[in-house]
Amino acid sequence: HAEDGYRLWLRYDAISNKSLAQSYRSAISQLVFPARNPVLDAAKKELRSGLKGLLQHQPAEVKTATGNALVIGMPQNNSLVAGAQFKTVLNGLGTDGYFIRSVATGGKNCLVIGANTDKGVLYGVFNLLRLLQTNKPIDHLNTADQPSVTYRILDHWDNLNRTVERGYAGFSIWNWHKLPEFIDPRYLDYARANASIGINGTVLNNVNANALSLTNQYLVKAAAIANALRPYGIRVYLSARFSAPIEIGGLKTADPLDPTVKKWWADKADEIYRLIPDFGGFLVKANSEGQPGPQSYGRNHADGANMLADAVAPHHGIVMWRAFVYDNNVPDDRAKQAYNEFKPLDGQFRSNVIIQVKNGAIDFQPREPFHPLFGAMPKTALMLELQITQEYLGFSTHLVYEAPLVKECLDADTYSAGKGSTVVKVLTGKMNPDLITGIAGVANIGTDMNWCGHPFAQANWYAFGRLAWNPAQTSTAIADDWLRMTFSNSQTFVADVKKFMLQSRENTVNYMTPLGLHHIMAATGHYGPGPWDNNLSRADWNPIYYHKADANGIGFDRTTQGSNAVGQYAPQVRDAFNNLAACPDIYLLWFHHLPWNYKMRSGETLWNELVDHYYRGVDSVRAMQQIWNRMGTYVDSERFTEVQQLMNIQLNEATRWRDACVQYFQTFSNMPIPAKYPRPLHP
Ligand code: GCW
Repeated sequence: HAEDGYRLWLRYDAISNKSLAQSYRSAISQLVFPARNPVLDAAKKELRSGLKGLLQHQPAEVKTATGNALVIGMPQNNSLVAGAQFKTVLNGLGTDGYFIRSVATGGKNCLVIGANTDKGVLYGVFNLLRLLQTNKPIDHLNTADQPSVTYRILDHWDNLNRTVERGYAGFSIWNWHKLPEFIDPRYLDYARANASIGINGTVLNNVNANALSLTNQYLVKAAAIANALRPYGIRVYLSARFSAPIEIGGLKTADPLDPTVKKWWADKADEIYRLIPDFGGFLVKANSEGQPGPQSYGRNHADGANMLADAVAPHHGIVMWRAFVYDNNVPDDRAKQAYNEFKPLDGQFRSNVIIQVKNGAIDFQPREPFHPLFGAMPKTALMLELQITQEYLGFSTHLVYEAPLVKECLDADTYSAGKGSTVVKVLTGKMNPDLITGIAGVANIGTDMNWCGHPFAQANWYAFGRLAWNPAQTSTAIADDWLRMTFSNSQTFVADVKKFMLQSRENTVNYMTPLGLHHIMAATGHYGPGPWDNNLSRADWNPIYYHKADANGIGFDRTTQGSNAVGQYAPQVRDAFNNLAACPDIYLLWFHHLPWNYKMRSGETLWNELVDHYYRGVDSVRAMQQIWNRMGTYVDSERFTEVQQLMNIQLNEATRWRDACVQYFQTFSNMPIPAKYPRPLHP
């Protein structure tokens, strides 16, 4: 049963509801699906294997339907789709969109999947398969669907030696040694999984980049991967090391304004596009955490990004330039640096540059307020960077469904152009339609049999893709689909497990970093608790820098009286975070340093409420465990047991987090743990 985890959400096991399966079979008794290119071929292959598995049946393939049929195509290859009745819907679908419609013609019922391009067809096919997998009715369909952003990308922090930075699911799936000749079948399954959720790009290598990835030797290998992924609508991108002209080009400088440097990159781009004609472009981490960048030559981010953008522009490539920048030189608050460096450059970037901004200003914490750059650069394309891999969320042993975290950021109101200027509007180009749009997620994929290390970590890959495609979808709806596709359509199973999935992120916030605490993970590794850690070379790598606990209280004062990081938000947001009366409890200690006996909204002291969150966090892991223990009949024994074992680890870790934090902070608060709680398990 080793493949139980491997198949992800694309399982295609026979539908257990017999009459439903029968109704699907009769609705799809014939298939009209002319496929004469690799993308359409891939779509058709997927459809065939899906139908064969789910319905235990292959529809007869015909040129023109004579019975109930599934009709799939584009106007240019299918006369039904070319018909007048679909003109309007097709016009609104763009390149990646599709429609699915039930139509009655000449005594038979057809289900039509239509799109303007082969990629649209591919996405439409995956949507139909999802409807079948989740046992939805298909007899009165009228769907038109298209992605809300153009670039939907996975960032792999994969090194050329196959280690994965912040990877918790084995080694890199890219087998550089055996490439380009050996194409691991896993690449195809990777492509299928991504296409099924609308992901259309992948950055193969770590943003802490090795310049060697841009040598011809590696480009040939990247081209082989690009060839394997192309039929699934996925483009390959590479992380570019800014100093590559020196390291692999023999130049003396990497100054972005130096003509020889510009020429080197332009030539490099030409070389890449000769090998990979649809190469997506570069992702760049510059002048951050010791990486080289334009500032090393007295230039700014725009100088650096624009130089690379000019190199790929003739080939229609883009540059994703990261805003995750910070260094030793920030005296008071690292959270402010990205805004300070980028905001003044608004409007100075080329149109094929997109600034990649993490959801929050610190670093992928269990909870952060939205990044102040969203809304602050109205003339610059900004893309959201999320971290699917659980660097600060318990790696691949903690069950944390991330969709609610993502939604919290997407739905946040930046007020940059008045009320309703949400992050999602910024990202989807609603605030400025001239800008390119995208969402990226740092992948949690590795060579583990089940890809992500934890069976439920697959849900985060899945939810990322679904939200990048359509950020308006709810965490609930996505969890529902994922559970049905990955495990079971049983009502009891779906309802119970969905409930704890939706709660799981809050659980982890509670037992790790409640009430706005952040970055108190052990300084090396970021797995367990380490609020006491204070021995890393840089102040801002040490947890004590962030919680600032002392006898007087706890929390980071980012108010106008403190570091004034609140000043980077629009006035309405600034005031809400700045004023204690308005600041939501969830961000309290992110923005305020408060005395231990501060009276919370609940009437409790801050200390008591903090302790309460830690205990609640652990209790809810136990509750989750109890529900899962009842699910054995719905899940194969391998995944059932695996999740049980991982939940045991999570419970132990949550308990360790609770006891470590409560006891450490108690050394400052000098207040008792309320008697209602049991004594710590690890005194
Ligand atoms: O989350 C932090 C990680 C680093 C990472 C960095 C970044 C790739 O701890 O491992 O480096 O952020 O996003 O650049």
